[in-house]
Amino acid sequence: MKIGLVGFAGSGKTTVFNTMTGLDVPVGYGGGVRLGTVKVPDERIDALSAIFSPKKTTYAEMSFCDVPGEHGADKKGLSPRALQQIRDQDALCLVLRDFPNPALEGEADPAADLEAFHAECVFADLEIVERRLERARKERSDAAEIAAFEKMQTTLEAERPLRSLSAAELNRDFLRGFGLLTDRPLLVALNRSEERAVEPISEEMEERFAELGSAGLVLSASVEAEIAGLDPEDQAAFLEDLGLEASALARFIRAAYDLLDLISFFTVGEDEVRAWTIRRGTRARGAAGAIHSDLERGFIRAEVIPYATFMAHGSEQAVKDAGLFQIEGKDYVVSDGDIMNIRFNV
Ligand SMILES: Nc1nc2c(ncn2[C@@H]2O[C@H](COP(=O)(O)OP(=O)(O)OP(=O)(O)O)[C@@H](O)[C@H]2O)c(=O)[nH]1
Ligand SMILES: [Mg+2]
Repeated sequence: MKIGLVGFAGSGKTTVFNTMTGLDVPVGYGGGVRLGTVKVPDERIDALSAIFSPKKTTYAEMSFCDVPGEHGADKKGLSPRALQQIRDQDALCLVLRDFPNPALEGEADPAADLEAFHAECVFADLEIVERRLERARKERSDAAEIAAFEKMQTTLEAERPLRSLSAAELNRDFLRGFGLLTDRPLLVALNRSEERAVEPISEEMEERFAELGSAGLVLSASVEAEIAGLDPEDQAAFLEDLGLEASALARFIRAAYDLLDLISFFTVGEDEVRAWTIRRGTRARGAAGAIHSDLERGFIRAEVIPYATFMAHGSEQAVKDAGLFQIEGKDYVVSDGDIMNIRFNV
């Protein structure tokens, strides 16, 4: 999964990038687009790996793309380059400045910045939707496609994001390839000064996040970036000092999995113990496709052991002996923590 860190100049995107990746990229003015990948920590993978002692243990991954803000003049917008960069991300993390930054004029105003960002994305999307609609009408395209773009147009004109439309309201098959920004899942990171690291998000702000179909989390990026660079044993003590129960990365991952409705299933064996990420509600055959398209095409059946069942019995044989080994067909809805073995034939 690719997450784009976006926001206005000096909001702390690069600092958040360091916090998430544990890297030490120079912060401050501008810089280039940067990519970093992190493992999604999962105690279940640790436990399975301890049991199977596989040659390889593979965690799910999340990658972050740091998109520099647009500096200069009185412009507070996103550059065309930044817009282009964020179109190809799976989800966006908007970093809002909620700390005093001496390099910037004006007090922090995260609520206003949120509106400004949203307005820019709506505007950028509307331009694309109107252009497409005009062409579709001229070319007398499929009526369903025209209807979908009309729906998008009225939604955007009402300043609502496309992500607020349900699958029943909008057939997203027509949107593919347009990179519409307000359709991207959006996580909002309120970047606070250290003293306010645990202050909850205001009710008004939470309401606005809900209207926008987004989720919020609080960070104190500069201090948390320093913590992220420490040994794991030291991290816990520093987090506790700040009053935080988990690292910024752990909190971010939890928020992202919730927002995107993601779950993990596992494959195990002597060669590899591995986590795979899918959307909740994915069926066995689709989950097989996350591993390899051959497994999806040639899918025969899935052998499933829920993680808790496996841990309670300790081995596949013990699970079988207890009569708890599940043989499932292609339409089985995969649960979080399922250990799966896909039988296939190509
Ligand atoms: N006090 C405080 N300062 C921060 C925080 N996050 C970032 N800063 C500082 O704010 C300045 C800008 O941070 P960056 O991470 O470079 O901001 P950016 O959004 O990447 O900036 P551009 O890429 O230039 O748009 C740096 O001096 C950071 O040290 C924070 O949580 N608290
Ligand atoms: Mg930066």
